[in-house]
Amino acid sequence: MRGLLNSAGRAWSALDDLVNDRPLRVAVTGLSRSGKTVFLTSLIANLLAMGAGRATLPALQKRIDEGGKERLRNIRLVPAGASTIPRFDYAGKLFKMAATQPKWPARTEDLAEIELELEIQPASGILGQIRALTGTPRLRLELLDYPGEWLLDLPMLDQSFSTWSAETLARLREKPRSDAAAEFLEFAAHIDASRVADDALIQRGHRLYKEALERCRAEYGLRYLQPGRFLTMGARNDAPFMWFFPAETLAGSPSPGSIGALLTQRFDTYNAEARATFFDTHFKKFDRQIVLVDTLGALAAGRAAYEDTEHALADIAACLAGGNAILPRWLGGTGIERVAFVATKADHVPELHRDNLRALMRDMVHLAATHAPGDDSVSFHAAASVVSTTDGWADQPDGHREPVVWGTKLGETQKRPYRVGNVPISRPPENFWSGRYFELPAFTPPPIDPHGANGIPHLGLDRILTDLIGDRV
Ligand SMILES: Nc1nc2c(ncn2[C@@H]2O[C@H](COP(=O)(O)OP(=O)(O)O)[C@@H](O)[C@H]2O)c(=O)[nH]1
Ligand SMILES: [Mg+2]
Repeated sequence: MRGLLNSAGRAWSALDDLVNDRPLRVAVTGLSRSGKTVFLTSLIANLLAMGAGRATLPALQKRIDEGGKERLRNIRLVPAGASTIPRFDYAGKLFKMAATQPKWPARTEDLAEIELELEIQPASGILGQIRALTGTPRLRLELLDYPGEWLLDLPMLDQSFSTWSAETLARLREKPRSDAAAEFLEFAAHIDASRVADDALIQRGHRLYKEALERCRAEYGLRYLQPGRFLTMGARNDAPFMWFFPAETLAGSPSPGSIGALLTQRFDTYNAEARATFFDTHFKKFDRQIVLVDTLGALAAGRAAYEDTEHALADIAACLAGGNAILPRWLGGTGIERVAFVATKADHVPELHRDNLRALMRDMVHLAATHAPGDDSVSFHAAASVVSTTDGWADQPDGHREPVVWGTKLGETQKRPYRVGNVPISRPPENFWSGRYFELPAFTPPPIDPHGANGIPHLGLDRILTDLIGDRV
């Protein structure tokens, strides 16, 4: 019964979108370096190549063909209109990866958008006939890229400055955060928030707090860091409302003109800004969501980093797919119908380990309690946006052979075998952590055609698309 109602509801919303010619909004998120920019670039290149007749996304092609052969007519980029959202620079990023000395695209930390149009002949069946009647055999895909760090602000937006400060300071005093934040904690211990506000002092506190967050991330691989925009500034870097930090305040409202009053005001403005510029305006309108997870990176960074990333991801997943109970009431829920969770950079491990990688990522997001297997609103994948290695074998010192991947490290010229280690299928036991933490090697991308005519070699992007938007093609 539920299935019946669901598909009726789905048909209705699909019909509504057709009549109103509304694009399907597919958002891509993930913590920084999880692979969002590379993922979107490869996805677009492979969709455009499929539109030109290349077999770049076989699973999606198969899904389209189920409604009749040769239905896919064309896929094109929709020219930028007068959107207020920065455009995702697809051509620029492709060009960088396709250069004779290939580079990965530069770091980006803001919302970006790009739109594709898929021209698909109507299938037989009721929806297809409606499509034929309305004369719109088109599916517009609006693709958006935004930092996952922003979602970590959601719990904070409901808190008062003093509650948030108390929680944040308590967390900062735990190891290993306390090492990264030593200078800030020393500063915070001497701050009397009831004193008259001194802007130079507050700016110093802000700078020390931001440095502490950056060190937590860069040196310890920690990820549960608030506020998210302190690490992903976007364009609003220099506005004074950003200049705050967590501080012990006395109970009750701080006296006007005090340090406590100014910090509270800035904190409240930050929250209002986050709502107005992202949650109320964009986040609420997403139809489908892709969440990228650098599971291997978290594993390599050691136990504290892994567990902190897990904490951050479980929170993000709960906001996106855990039902509305977890979301602040002012948001009024999300419109997200399907979510795909993706362990990225799966080309860092040989094929034999990729199922484990998917299972580990699934374990990390803690959705087992709310989502039964078979629920098609949530899917889990291990994928590589740009396959930069080949599978192979390498002899071990003890004589036996191990599956490895062969790749060229960025900046080197020689291919070498790499073995990241075993990938567990759930949170590793205590004795897994050897204490030897390392960074995953950055490999040189493979030769790519700068016009993207043949797409980009990937692993699993087609299955992600099929699970996420297969009901709409
Ligand atoms: N080998 C490999 N490396 C990848 C892949 N995707 C991303 N990377 C690496 O991860 C880095 C971060 O990716 P990026 O898309 O910039 O992450 P973002 O911060 O989430 O946008 C890149 O510079 C690459 O070195 C992939 O599919 N394979
Ligand atoms: Mg990026």
